[in-house]
Amino acid sequence: MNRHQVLRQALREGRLFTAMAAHNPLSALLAEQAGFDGIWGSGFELSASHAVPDASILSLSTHLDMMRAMAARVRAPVIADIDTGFGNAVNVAYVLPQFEAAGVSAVVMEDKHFPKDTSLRERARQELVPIETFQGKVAAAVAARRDPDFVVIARVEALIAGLGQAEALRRASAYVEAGADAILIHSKQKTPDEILDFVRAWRGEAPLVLVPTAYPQLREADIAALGKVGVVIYGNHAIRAAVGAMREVFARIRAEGGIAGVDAQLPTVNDIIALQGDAAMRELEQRFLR
Ligand code: SPV
Ligand code: MG
Repeated sequence: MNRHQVLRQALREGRLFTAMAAHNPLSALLAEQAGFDGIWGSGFELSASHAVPDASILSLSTHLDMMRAMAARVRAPVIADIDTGFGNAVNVAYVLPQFEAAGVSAVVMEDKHFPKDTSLRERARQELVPIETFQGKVAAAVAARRDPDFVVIARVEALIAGLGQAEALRRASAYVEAGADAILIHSKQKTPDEILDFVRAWRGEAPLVLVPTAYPQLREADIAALGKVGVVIYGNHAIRAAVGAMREVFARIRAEGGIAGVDAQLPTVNDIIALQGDAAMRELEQRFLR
């Protein structure tokens, strides 16, 4: 089975697929080594790693290059966050094969206006495109894929925009009708109630994808027990872990006036050399360097 089929089969069988956010090949590799089923090529993390807002600031080529680099370094399926699809349905038709060629196994495209604003911020601009417009974009993505196992996930932002469950359900069904393989339904409520209401009301036309960042009390066992969720995405835990760890170490080095105190708590230099793929390079050396 290739990695597109791994994700496709998980969705078909209804086994919960876990995807951890990453913003570069190293974080993707660490997520894979930790045992996550797949990698979430997070736009939020990618933006944060460039220290710019998650608001359609970075270019298509920046997204694409990073997804390609991540997919090249891990075996697990990479689910690329393509935000609003970089334009209208015509843009999507051109963009999708490029992500497929970059080696990712799925894309998530959201029904917001381009340029978008980030979902979890209070008082952000959350403007949605009309249902028919986004149906066209989903249909364009599905028509543009070359491998039928490549997964197209449509993301409903109606709850994020405060439009309520009826509108969220209407949009989700319309996107499945347009060909979406799965529906990512996002909520920024601090409790799982809004999402659980949606899941209960969903008739199950396609598997759901959840991102429980705002309601972390909902655990994998609870999500699996719902019976309608195919993928759980941990949306920003790589960048938050990295920021927390760097802040702590940097502050301690400043406070202590040197690096002796932090040395023992850090991964060793040899650990990093191994993560760089040193073993594979030494093998090449042995075989080919004359
Ligand atoms: C991302 O990680 O880029 C996402 C999830 O789209 S969220 O930031 O919660 O919108
Ligand atoms: Mg995103």
